[in-house]
Amino acid sequence: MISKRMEEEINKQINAEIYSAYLYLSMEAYFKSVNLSGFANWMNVQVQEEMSHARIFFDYLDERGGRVELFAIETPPKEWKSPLDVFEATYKHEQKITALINNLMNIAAEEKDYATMKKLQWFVDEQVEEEGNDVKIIEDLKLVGEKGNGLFMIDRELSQRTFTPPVTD
Ligand code: OFO
Repeated sequence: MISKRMEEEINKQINAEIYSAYLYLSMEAYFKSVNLSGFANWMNVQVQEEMSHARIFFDYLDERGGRVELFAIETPPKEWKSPLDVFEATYKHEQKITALINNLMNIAAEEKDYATMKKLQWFVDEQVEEEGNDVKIIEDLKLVGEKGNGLFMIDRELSQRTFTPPVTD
């Protein structure tokens, strides 16, 4: 049986993951509005990833005898100045999520909840990948100066991204 404190914290994380999906869904809508379909596709995959993260916490909490509780989802921003502006916001957001995961790991350690620590390790690794993806796209966008051919090429590259459901055990 999971502790009450751990249950509360995982429920907050389910909300944070669904907010991430909501934020990226809004970014997908933005990219569609400026006709960057490859960027929109990348965000679409990101939305699916975030929902799968929420699902992993949801199933885990249930498996440990906890009670899932859902909270209201904050309204995400709607407009950005450019693709670079979007990815800088994405990177900043993922750094916040990394801090939340690290905080959960600290709490699990305090609670001597080794099973949760093991589950969280997957998210620690995932955050390294998430931040890395954002940094790479930011660097590419800075390199091409966000115009013409260069932007078209990045859009094409991002159109190739597909969703692979994560395996955590
Ligand atoms: Fe769930 O990793 Fe992004 O937010």
